[in-house]
Amino acid sequence: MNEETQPATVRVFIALAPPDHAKEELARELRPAYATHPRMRWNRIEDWHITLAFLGELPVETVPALRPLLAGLAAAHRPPRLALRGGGSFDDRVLWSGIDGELDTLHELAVDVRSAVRSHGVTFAERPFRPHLTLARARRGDLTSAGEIAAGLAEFRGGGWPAARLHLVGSNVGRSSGPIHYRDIEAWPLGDGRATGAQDPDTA
Ligand code: 2AM
Repeated sequence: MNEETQPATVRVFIALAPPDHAKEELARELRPAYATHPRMRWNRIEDWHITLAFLGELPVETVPALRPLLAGLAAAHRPPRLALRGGGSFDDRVLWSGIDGELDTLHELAVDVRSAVRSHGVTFAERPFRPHLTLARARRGDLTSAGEIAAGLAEFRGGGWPAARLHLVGSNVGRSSGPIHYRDIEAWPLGDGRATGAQDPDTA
């Protein structure tokens, strides 16, 4: 990033991510839809995630204080066992895959993450937690594609996996005219207390 345009804020969210084998299974299932719906704005497979809390734009200096908080939270929560299952759409525009498995554990994790961040003094607008993995967004005026593709996913049942890590993710939305990209700021293993992940020079 150009030094002169470096922002004083960073757009962040907290998420889980399926392992590669689970993503590959779903990507194979989607292959026909990629071909028949090239005008959908497809998310990159490497960016697929399950958002637990969307914090929005935060001052860059807020991020370091979130690290120990999230590391502790991750260590204190057992990894929920999850699977990708079926599909749906929000408002005929947002195409998603559903999440199956230990949903009570997942909800508890989302609630705890949100309340820990809030009690740390970070305010953010909360949407009700509806576990899903966003796959694509339809372009304006396209009211049929998302529903059609979701219907094609109805029978999809992915294999189960433990959600290994809690991810603090940064997004480049609004920073450039190109596609949206996400990058891990840091990720912490769920349940075993060992922290991993790259230090990001923008936010460290
Ligand atoms: P999603 O969970 O449906 O994919 C980064 O923008 C991530 O945070 C996206 O995954 C996005 O939607 C999720 N998100 C949740 N609430 C949001 C909001 N108010 N604005 C933008 N993204 C939000």
